[in-house]
Amino acid sequence: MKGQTMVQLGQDIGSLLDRLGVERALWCDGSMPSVTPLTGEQLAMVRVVDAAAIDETLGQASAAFRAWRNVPAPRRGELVRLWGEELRAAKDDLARLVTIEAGKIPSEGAGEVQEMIDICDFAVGLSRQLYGLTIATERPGHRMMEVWHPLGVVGVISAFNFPVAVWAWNAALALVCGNSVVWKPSEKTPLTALATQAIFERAVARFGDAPEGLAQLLIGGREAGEALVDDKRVALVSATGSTRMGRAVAPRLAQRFARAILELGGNNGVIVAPSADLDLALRGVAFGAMGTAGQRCTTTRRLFLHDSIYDGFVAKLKAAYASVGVGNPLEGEVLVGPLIDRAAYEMMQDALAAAKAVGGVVHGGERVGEGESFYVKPALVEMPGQVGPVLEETFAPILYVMRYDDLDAVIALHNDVAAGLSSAIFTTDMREAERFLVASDCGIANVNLGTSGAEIGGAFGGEKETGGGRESGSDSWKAYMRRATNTVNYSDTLPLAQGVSFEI
Ligand code: UN1
Repeated sequence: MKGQTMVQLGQDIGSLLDRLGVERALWCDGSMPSVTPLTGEQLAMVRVVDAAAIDETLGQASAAFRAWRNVPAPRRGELVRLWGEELRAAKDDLARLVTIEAGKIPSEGAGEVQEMIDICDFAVGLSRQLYGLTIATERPGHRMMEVWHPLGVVGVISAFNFPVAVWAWNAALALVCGNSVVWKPSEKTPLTALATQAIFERAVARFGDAPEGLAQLLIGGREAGEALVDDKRVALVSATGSTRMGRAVAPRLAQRFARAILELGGNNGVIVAPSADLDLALRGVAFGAMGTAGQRCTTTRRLFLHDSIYDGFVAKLKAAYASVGVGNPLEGEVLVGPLIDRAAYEMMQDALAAAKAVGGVVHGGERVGEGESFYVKPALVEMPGQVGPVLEETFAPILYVMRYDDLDAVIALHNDVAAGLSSAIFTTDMREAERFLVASDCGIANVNLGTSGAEIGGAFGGEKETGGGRESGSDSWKAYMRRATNTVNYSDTLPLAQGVSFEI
């Protein structure tokens, strides 16, 4: 493949990877292709790990953990601070690579790298705030406390749609918490992973004395992910992907009592109430449903419109859908880039056919262009009810629209799907807003903003078949540490708890 792996995409991918610091040997003559969804062209052949390399990586990660856990947390934060600086310097190049390899429009590519920078800043602050507790004890002359200790090797399995940010959410927290990290990225996005690793290595070089193998990359297929899931040396696996993947991973982790953070499917709903600011709602729904070509776990997939605003709002939505630019984001101003591959396109068409079969009226959804890239017009589907494909996540820009007339009933319907990631209501009625926030069964519930585009400061994740994990902000860091309750007796007697008497 050597020599043929370079393509011109407005800019030579080779020089982009050179600037990002990725060694040519890693991507020129390996066995895993990197294909750009923008044109379907092959960009590179990336080297993959074999079983021996996976074993060595995990061995090194264990040793790195044993050294790193003894480094004071604020000093660990210094590494993450340097990493954030390196990311700032590389932001434009990495964002462009995200556009090329994952197909995101440039502002979303840049936004993804910004999420990495933001979580680094968050983690640096956190490195001085890994607080425990002092707890009142029932025994005289005793002190009880709760302290947090580093956990071990953290395995990260990430998906193609956030090829760099999801790793950063996990790695930034895991590192300040005193852990080492091993990352298995999506097979669809190995180049962004290599570039991200190279950026991290620059921070390590500037830091000076980090243990070797503190954060490592496993480029490979299913077996690399399975190694993270099954290897006793990995204390926690944070996995982002489909519910199907989660169903395979969760029991295997449970089998060996390892920890899991699961970020699985979403089937996110928005309710637009009669009092809503409709212009705001339109923009929120449009970004949520069409942004990232419908390939976010937080994408808006179900829209519940009150009877009184249904016709007018659907007309506006149709106009917005018709006006949105679809195409190669490197060739012009578009808001919707490609689907990741042919399989995604086929799943979208299957879902649209299934929707029609149960009475759905489909607007849009047609393919734009041909060849090995898969661009589609986002689809708006008016549904007679929450049936058929509406109940499932299809990772494509399909928005199912339904009517409602009663808030309690629509909230019940909203909750009546398997996933529980993100949700929103557009209303100016305070009572409605508060009722929705209490009743939504999702990990994220918003008022007057859409379902996608969460900030890193909040805990990110969802309930039910979304997997229950939380990453990123708030106290998600606790999942990356182990908790110990310590009781110290500084008296010269031994009173037993619960008043138990045991005289010998
Ligand atoms: C994902 O799609 O896996 O809230 C993550 C959002 C982004 C993260 C999405 N901050 O849409």
